[in-house]
Amino acid sequence: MQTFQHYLQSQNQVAPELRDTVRSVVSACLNISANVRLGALAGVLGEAGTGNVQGEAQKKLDVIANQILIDELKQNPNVAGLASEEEDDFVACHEQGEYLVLFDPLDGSSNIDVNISIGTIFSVLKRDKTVSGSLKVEDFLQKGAQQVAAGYVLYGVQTVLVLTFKHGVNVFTLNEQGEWLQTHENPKIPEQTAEFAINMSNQRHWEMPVQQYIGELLAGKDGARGKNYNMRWVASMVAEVHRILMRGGVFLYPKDNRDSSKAGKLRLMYEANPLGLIVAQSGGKITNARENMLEIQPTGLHQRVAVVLGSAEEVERVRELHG
Ligand code: P6P
Repeated sequence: MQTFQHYLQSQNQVAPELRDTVRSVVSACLNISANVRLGALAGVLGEAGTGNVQGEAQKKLDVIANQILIDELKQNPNVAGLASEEEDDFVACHEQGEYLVLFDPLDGSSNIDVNISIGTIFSVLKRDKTVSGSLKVEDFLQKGAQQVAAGYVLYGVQTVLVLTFKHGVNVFTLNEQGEWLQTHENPKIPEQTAEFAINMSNQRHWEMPVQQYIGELLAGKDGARGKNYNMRWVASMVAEVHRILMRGGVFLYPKDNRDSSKAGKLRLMYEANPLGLIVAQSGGKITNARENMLEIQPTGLHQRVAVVLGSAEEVERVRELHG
Protein backbone atom coordinates (compact mmCIF):
# COMPACT_ATOMS: atom_id res chain seq x y z
CA MET A 1 0.00 0.00 0.00
CA GLN A 2 1.22 3.48 -0.99
CA THR A 3 1.89 5.90 1.84
CA PHE A 4 0.51 9.44 1.75
CA GLN A 5 4.05 10.78 1.51
CA HIS A 6 4.80 8.62 -1.57
CA TYR A 7 1.45 9.64 -3.07
CA LEU A 8 2.28 13.33 -2.60
CA GLN A 9 5.71 12.86 -4.16
CA SER A 10 4.11 11.12 -7.17
CA GLN A 11 1.70 13.99 -7.93
CA ASN A 12 4.07 15.76 -10.33
CA GLN A 13 1.17 17.53 -12.04
CA VAL A 14 0.47 19.35 -8.76
CA ALA A 15 2.60 22.36 -7.78
CA PRO A 16 5.07 21.40 -5.01
CA GLU A 17 3.90 24.42 -2.98
CA LEU A 18 0.31 23.13 -3.10
CA ARG A 19 1.39 19.63 -2.14
CA ASP A 20 3.32 21.12 0.79
CA THR A 21 0.27 23.15 1.87
CA VAL A 22 -1.89 19.99 1.93
CA ARG A 23 0.90 18.18 3.79
CA SER A 24 0.64 20.81 6.54
CA VAL A 25 -3.14 20.37 6.78
CA VAL A 26 -2.77 16.59 7.06
CA SER A 27 -0.02 16.94 9.64
CA ALA A 28 -2.35 19.07 11.78
CA CYS A 29 -5.12 16.47 11.39
CA LEU A 30 -2.77 13.76 12.68
CA ASN A 31 -2.32 15.89 15.80
CA ILE A 32 -6.08 16.48 16.06
CA SER A 33 -6.68 12.74 15.72
CA ALA A 34 -4.38 12.05 18.68
CA ASN A 35 -6.50 14.40 20.83
CA VAL A 36 -9.85 13.08 19.53
CA ARG A 37 -8.86 9.45 20.13
CA LEU A 38 -8.06 10.05 23.80
CA GLY A 39 -11.26 11.98 24.58
CA ALA A 40 -11.89 12.04 28.32
CA LEU A 41 -8.43 10.62 28.99
CA ALA A 42 -6.93 13.85 27.63
CA GLY A 43 -9.51 16.05 29.33
CA VAL A 44 -10.65 17.39 25.94
CA LEU A 45 -14.37 16.66 26.18
CA GLY A 46 -17.14 19.04 27.17
CA GLU A 47 -17.81 22.71 26.60
CA ALA A 48 -15.07 25.30 26.17
CA GLY A 49 -17.27 27.96 27.79
CA THR A 50 -16.87 30.18 24.70
CA GLY A 51 -18.90 30.88 21.53
CA ASN A 52 -18.00 31.37 17.87
CA VAL A 53 -19.07 33.73 15.09
CA GLN A 54 -21.86 31.29 14.26
CA GLY A 55 -23.36 31.91 17.70
CA GLU A 56 -22.60 28.30 18.65
CA ALA A 57 -21.19 27.17 22.00
CA GLN A 58 -17.70 25.81 21.35
CA LYS A 59 -16.54 22.43 22.58
CA LYS A 60 -13.04 22.14 24.02
CA LEU A 61 -12.03 20.01 21.02
CA ASP A 62 -13.38 22.65 18.59
CA VAL A 63 -10.98 25.17 20.10
CA ILE A 64 -8.08 22.71 20.31
CA ALA A 65 -8.50 21.52 16.71
CA ASN A 66 -8.81 25.11 15.47
CA GLN A 67 -5.62 26.17 17.22
CA ILE A 68 -3.67 23.12 15.99
CA LEU A 69 -4.56 23.98 12.36
CA ILE A 70 -3.78 27.68 12.78
CA ASP A 71 -0.41 27.00 14.46
CA GLU A 72 0.57 24.48 11.76
CA LEU A 73 -0.52 26.59 8.78
CA LYS A 74 1.07 29.79 10.09
CA GLN A 75 4.44 28.01 9.93
CA ASN A 76 4.07 27.17 6.22
CA PRO A 77 5.44 29.93 3.94
CA ASN A 78 3.17 28.71 1.12
CA VAL A 79 0.08 29.75 3.08
CA ALA A 80 -0.97 33.34 2.38
CA GLY A 81 -3.94 33.15 4.72
CA LEU A 82 -6.51 30.97 6.40
CA ALA A 83 -10.19 31.11 7.34
CA SER A 84 -11.94 28.96 9.93
CA GLU A 85 -15.48 28.32 11.05
CA GLU A 86 -14.20 29.19 14.52
CA GLU A 87 -12.63 32.54 13.54
CA ASP A 88 -14.67 35.71 12.89
CA ASP A 89 -12.22 37.01 10.27
CA PHE A 90 -9.53 35.48 8.08
CA VAL A 91 -5.97 35.24 9.38
CA ALA A 92 -3.21 36.64 7.14
CA CYS A 93 -0.12 34.42 7.17
CA HIS A 94 2.69 34.87 4.65
CA GLU A 95 2.68 37.80 2.20
CA GLN A 96 4.48 35.72 -0.46
CA GLY A 97 2.30 32.65 0.06
CA GLU A 98 0.25 31.42 -2.89
CA TYR A 99 -2.48 29.43 -1.14
CA LEU A 100 -5.49 30.12 1.03
CA VAL A 101 -6.74 27.38 3.37
CA LEU A 102 -10.32 27.36 4.68
CA PHE A 103 -11.49 24.80 7.21
CA ASP A 104 -14.08 23.54 9.62
CA PRO A 105 -11.69 22.23 12.27
CA LEU A 106 -14.16 19.82 13.80
CA ASP A 107 -17.47 19.21 12.05
CA GLY A 108 -20.19 17.41 14.00
CA SER A 109 -19.26 18.84 17.42
CA SER A 110 -22.53 17.70 18.99
CA ASN A 111 -21.19 14.16 18.57
CA ILE A 112 -17.83 14.69 20.34
CA ASP A 113 -18.98 13.86 23.88
CA VAL A 114 -20.94 10.77 22.81
CA ASN A 115 -18.19 9.12 20.77
CA ILE A 116 -19.84 9.42 17.34
CA SER A 117 -17.80 10.24 14.21
CA ILE A 118 -16.60 13.82 13.67
CA GLY A 119 -14.28 15.29 11.07
CA THR A 120 -12.03 18.07 9.80
CA ILE A 121 -12.98 19.62 6.44
CA PHE A 122 -10.50 21.66 4.38
CA SER A 123 -10.53 23.66 1.16
CA VAL A 124 -7.54 25.15 -0.68
CA LEU A 125 -7.76 28.15 -3.02
CA LYS A 126 -5.01 29.82 -5.00
CA ARG A 127 -4.45 33.48 -4.20
CA ASP A 128 -4.73 35.72 -7.27
CA LYS A 129 -1.24 37.24 -7.29
CA THR A 130 -2.28 39.84 -9.86
CA VAL A 131 -4.25 41.50 -7.08
CA SER A 132 -1.78 43.77 -5.31
CA GLY A 133 -1.79 44.84 -1.68
CA SER A 134 -2.46 43.02 1.55
CA LEU A 135 -4.78 40.05 1.80
CA LYS A 136 -8.49 40.89 1.71
CA VAL A 137 -11.60 38.82 2.36
CA GLU A 138 -12.41 39.11 -1.35
CA ASP A 139 -9.34 36.93 -2.06
CA PHE A 140 -11.18 34.06 -0.35
CA LEU A 141 -14.56 34.58 -2.05
CA GLN A 142 -13.96 32.20 -4.96
CA LYS A 143 -16.43 29.69 -6.39
CA GLY A 144 -16.13 26.06 -5.28
CA ALA A 145 -15.09 25.11 -8.82
CA GLN A 146 -11.96 27.25 -8.32
CA GLN A 147 -10.66 25.14 -5.41
CA VAL A 148 -7.29 23.58 -6.21
CA ALA A 149 -7.53 20.93 -3.50
CA ALA A 150 -10.07 19.82 -0.90
CA GLY A 151 -10.80 16.99 1.46
CA TYR A 152 -11.61 15.82 4.92
CA VAL A 153 -10.31 13.65 7.74
CA LEU A 154 -12.99 11.48 9.36
CA TYR A 155 -12.30 10.54 12.98
CA GLY A 156 -14.52 7.48 12.92
CA VAL A 157 -14.21 3.70 13.35
CA GLN A 158 -11.08 4.26 11.28
CA THR A 159 -9.32 7.58 10.86
CA VAL A 160 -9.42 8.24 7.11
CA LEU A 161 -8.10 11.05 4.94
CA VAL A 162 -10.04 11.74 1.73
CA LEU A 163 -8.32 14.12 -0.69
CA THR A 164 -8.64 15.50 -4.20
CA PHE A 165 -6.33 17.68 -6.30
CA LYS A 166 -9.11 17.58 -8.98
CA HIS A 167 -7.64 14.50 -10.63
CA GLY A 168 -9.90 11.99 -8.88
CA VAL A 169 -10.19 11.14 -5.18
CA ASN A 170 -7.85 9.19 -2.94
CA VAL A 171 -8.58 7.64 0.46
CA PHE A 172 -5.91 6.93 3.08
CA THR A 173 -6.34 5.10 6.38
CA LEU A 174 -4.25 5.92 9.46
CA ASN A 175 -2.35 2.96 10.92
CA GLU A 176 -1.12 2.44 14.47
CA GLN A 177 2.29 3.84 13.58
CA GLY A 178 0.75 7.16 12.54
CA GLU A 179 1.20 6.52 8.80
CA TRP A 180 -1.51 7.22 6.22
CA LEU A 181 -1.79 4.26 3.81
CA GLN A 182 -3.83 4.47 0.59
CA THR A 183 -6.86 2.19 0.89
CA HIS A 184 -9.11 3.39 -1.97
CA GLU A 185 -8.41 5.02 -5.35
CA ASN A 186 -11.13 6.95 -7.17
CA PRO A 187 -14.23 5.66 -5.37
CA LYS A 188 -17.35 6.28 -7.45
CA ILE A 189 -20.75 7.37 -6.12
CA PRO A 190 -23.46 5.22 -7.79
CA GLU A 191 -25.96 7.25 -9.84
CA GLN A 192 -28.86 5.51 -8.10
CA THR A 193 -29.49 4.84 -4.44
CA ALA A 194 -32.15 3.71 -1.95
CA GLU A 195 -30.70 5.53 1.08
CA PHE A 196 -31.36 9.13 2.11
CA ALA A 197 -30.12 11.32 4.95
CA ILE A 198 -32.11 14.24 6.34
CA ASN A 199 -33.09 15.52 9.80
CA MET A 200 -36.79 14.55 9.72
CA SER A 201 -37.53 16.58 12.88
CA ASN A 202 -37.42 19.72 10.70
CA GLN A 203 -40.05 18.45 8.25
CA ARG A 204 -42.73 21.02 9.17
CA HIS A 205 -40.30 23.84 8.29
CA TRP A 206 -39.33 22.63 4.77
CA GLU A 207 -40.39 24.25 1.49
CA MET A 208 -42.99 22.29 -0.51
CA PRO A 209 -40.61 20.75 -3.12
CA VAL A 210 -38.59 19.12 -0.32
CA GLN A 211 -41.80 17.96 1.39
CA GLN A 212 -42.84 16.42 -1.94
CA TYR A 213 -39.46 14.81 -2.57
CA ILE A 214 -39.21 13.20 0.87
CA GLY A 215 -42.86 12.14 0.54
CA GLU A 216 -41.92 10.24 -2.63
CA LEU A 217 -39.12 8.41 -0.81
CA LEU A 218 -41.32 7.57 2.21
CA ALA A 219 -44.05 6.22 -0.11
CA GLY A 220 -41.72 3.33 -0.89
CA LYS A 221 -42.25 0.82 -3.70
CA ASP A 222 -45.96 1.65 -4.03
CA GLY A 223 -45.11 5.31 -4.62
CA ALA A 224 -43.84 7.32 -7.60
CA ARG A 225 -40.27 6.11 -7.16
CA GLY A 226 -41.24 2.42 -7.17
CA LYS A 227 -38.78 1.29 -4.52
CA ASN A 228 -38.31 1.26 -0.75
CA TYR A 229 -35.78 3.69 0.74
CA ASN A 230 -33.80 3.46 3.97
CA MET A 231 -32.80 6.47 6.10
CA ARG A 232 -29.67 7.42 8.00
CA TRP A 233 -28.88 10.59 10.06
CA VAL A 234 -25.52 10.83 11.91
CA ALA A 235 -25.64 14.63 12.48
CA SER A 236 -22.06 14.79 11.23
CA MET A 237 -21.87 15.86 7.59
CA VAL A 238 -18.40 14.37 7.09
CA ALA A 239 -19.68 10.94 8.17
CA GLU A 240 -22.71 11.22 5.87
CA VAL A 241 -20.55 12.23 2.91
CA HIS A 242 -18.10 9.39 3.57
CA ARG A 243 -20.93 6.84 3.66
CA ILE A 244 -22.24 8.25 0.38
CA LEU A 245 -18.74 8.15 -1.14
CA MET A 246 -18.39 4.49 -0.13
CA ARG A 247 -21.90 3.18 -1.03
CA GLY A 248 -24.01 5.95 -2.51
CA GLY A 249 -26.95 7.86 -1.04
CA VAL A 250 -28.40 11.34 -0.96
CA PHE A 251 -27.92 13.92 1.82
CA LEU A 252 -30.16 16.94 2.29
CA TYR A 253 -29.96 19.87 4.65
CA PRO A 254 -32.60 22.13 3.08
CA LYS A 255 -33.21 25.72 4.01
CA ASP A 256 -36.45 26.15 5.92
CA ASN A 257 -38.75 28.82 7.25
CA ARG A 258 -36.93 29.20 10.59
CA ASP A 259 -34.89 32.41 10.69
CA SER A 260 -31.77 30.41 11.60
CA SER A 261 -32.12 28.33 8.44
CA LYS A 262 -33.51 30.88 5.98
CA ALA A 263 -30.53 30.37 3.65
CA GLY A 264 -29.63 26.98 5.09
CA LYS A 265 -27.64 25.77 8.07
CA LEU A 266 -24.43 24.54 6.46
CA ARG A 267 -21.54 26.76 5.41
CA LEU A 268 -20.59 27.23 1.77
CA MET A 269 -16.86 27.98 1.97
CA TYR A 270 -15.60 25.31 4.36
CA GLU A 271 -18.29 22.62 4.33
CA ALA A 272 -20.37 22.51 1.10
CA ASN A 273 -17.61 23.51 -1.34
CA PRO A 274 -14.82 21.16 -0.17
CA LEU A 275 -17.15 18.21 0.40
CA GLY A 276 -18.86 19.10 -2.86
CA LEU A 277 -15.58 18.90 -4.78
CA ILE A 278 -14.97 15.40 -3.39
CA VAL A 279 -18.54 14.40 -4.37
CA ALA A 280 -18.23 15.90 -7.87
CA GLN A 281 -14.83 14.27 -8.43
CA SER A 282 -16.44 10.92 -7.52
CA GLY A 283 -19.31 11.12 -10.04
CA GLY A 284 -21.88 12.54 -7.61
CA LYS A 285 -23.62 15.93 -7.68
CA ILE A 286 -24.09 18.79 -5.23
CA THR A 287 -26.58 21.66 -5.41
CA ASN A 288 -28.32 24.14 -3.13
CA ALA A 289 -31.48 22.34 -4.36
CA ARG A 290 -31.63 24.59 -7.42
CA GLU A 291 -28.14 25.24 -8.83
CA ASN A 292 -24.71 23.63 -8.97
CA MET A 293 -23.09 24.39 -5.60
CA LEU A 294 -19.61 24.78 -7.08
CA GLU A 295 -20.78 27.61 -9.36
CA ILE A 296 -22.24 29.76 -6.57
CA GLN A 297 -20.39 33.08 -6.25
CA PRO A 298 -19.67 33.49 -2.49
CA THR A 299 -20.58 36.76 -0.80
CA GLY A 300 -19.19 36.06 2.67
CA LEU A 301 -16.73 33.78 4.50
CA HIS A 302 -19.46 32.32 6.74
CA GLN A 303 -22.24 32.25 4.14
CA ARG A 304 -24.81 29.52 4.71
CA VAL A 305 -26.46 27.42 1.99
CA ALA A 306 -28.98 24.66 1.54
CA VAL A 307 -27.26 21.39 0.56
CA VAL A 308 -28.38 18.45 -1.56
CA LEU A 309 -25.58 16.04 -2.48
CA GLY A 310 -24.83 12.47 -3.51
CA SER A 311 -26.18 10.06 -6.11
CA ALA A 312 -26.88 12.02 -9.29
CA GLU A 313 -30.38 10.65 -9.96
CA GLU A 314 -31.67 11.83 -6.58
CA VAL A 315 -29.94 15.23 -6.64
CA GLU A 316 -31.43 15.85 -10.10
CA ARG A 317 -34.94 14.80 -8.89
CA VAL A 318 -34.76 17.40 -6.13
CA ARG A 319 -33.62 20.04 -8.64
CA GLU A 320 -36.51 19.05 -10.98
CA LEU A 321 -39.07 19.48 -8.20
CA HIS A 322 -37.74 22.98 -7.50
CA GLY A 323 -38.56 23.95 -11.11
P1 P6P B 1 -28.72 18.97 13.05
C1 P6P B 1 -22.98 19.53 12.49
O1 P6P B 1 -23.33 20.47 13.49
C2 P6P B 1 -23.55 20.01 11.17
O2 P6P B 1 -22.98 21.24 10.84
C3 P6P B 1 -23.32 18.97 10.09
O3 P6P B 1 -22.13 18.28 10.24
C4 P6P B 1 -24.53 18.04 10.25
O4 P6P B 1 -24.89 17.39 9.03
C5 P6P B 1 -25.63 19.02 10.70
O5 P6P B 1 -24.97 20.14 11.28
C6 P6P B 1 -26.52 18.38 11.74
O6 P6P B 1 -27.54 19.33 12.01
O7 P6P B 1 -29.68 20.11 12.88
O8 P6P B 1 -29.28 17.63 12.63
O9 P6P B 1 -28.06 18.90 14.40
